Amino acid sequence: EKEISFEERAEITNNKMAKKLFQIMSLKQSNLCFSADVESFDLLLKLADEIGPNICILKTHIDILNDFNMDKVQELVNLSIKHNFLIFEDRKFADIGNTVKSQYSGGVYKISQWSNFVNAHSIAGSGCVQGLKEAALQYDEPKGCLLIAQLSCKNNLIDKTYTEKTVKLAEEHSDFIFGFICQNKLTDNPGFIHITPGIQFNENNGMSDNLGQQYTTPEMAILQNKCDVIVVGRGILKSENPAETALKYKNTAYEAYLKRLNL
Ligand code: UP6
Repeated sequence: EKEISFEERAEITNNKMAKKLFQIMSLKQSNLCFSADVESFDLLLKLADEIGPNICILKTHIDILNDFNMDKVQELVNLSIKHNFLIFEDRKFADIGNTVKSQYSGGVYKISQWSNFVNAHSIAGSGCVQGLKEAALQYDEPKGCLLIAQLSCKNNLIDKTYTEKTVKLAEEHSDFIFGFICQNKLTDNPGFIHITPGIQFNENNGMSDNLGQQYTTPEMAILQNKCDVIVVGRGILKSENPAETALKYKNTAYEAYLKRLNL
């Protein structure tokens, strides 16, 4: 089947969040998402400024920061505008609609105010998606959500049927759901983006960590498993020069994508 470029997919999709992301990917020639898993917000901001030019997405776990405050969030938003990347809060919502709606918009973090998109487990079904969507509708700018269709970690409980049902759920809510956290391509629908964590260059220690994370290489994820975006955390963070390493991941992932397009 014919491969379609990110640029063409930006044109095809009706989902505003997907459109924006595909446009950034094509403009910046980047299908790299940096997973900024650090405990210091100041360090996160420093990394966001250094790595920002080379990424399409910066992924946060806002609840692991030990110096969180809304002023620093505003600084991150400013950096996302300066460097033209999207902020993805990896919250992995998984409760009933009414609860996730509050978790998304309220509490300490007020995730809906500053994140461009979030993700959710599909386990709770359409009510969960509906709850998040209702909170997102308060905003003029596009918001979106990815469904977790697969996990990278060893011995996780997701099976083939769960993944298929997740794709179906996404199709039923494609005004809000614009893609998947997954390990391989799940649908030919060009509007859905496939975002893949568990990525490192293979020179890293034994392709796993001690807590069940499993790694594949950028080339494997993009060429063989036909994913669109790679998510890299420790592969960048634990390297000697994170900014330089990020550029290497960016170039490798984008070249793999071009190869898939036969360019
Ligand atoms: N993540 C995974 N696997 C999944 C879903 N999410 O690793 O299936 C997230 C983790 C972490 C990042 O929560 O933030 O992606 C991967 O980090 P790493 O590159 O340092 O392993």
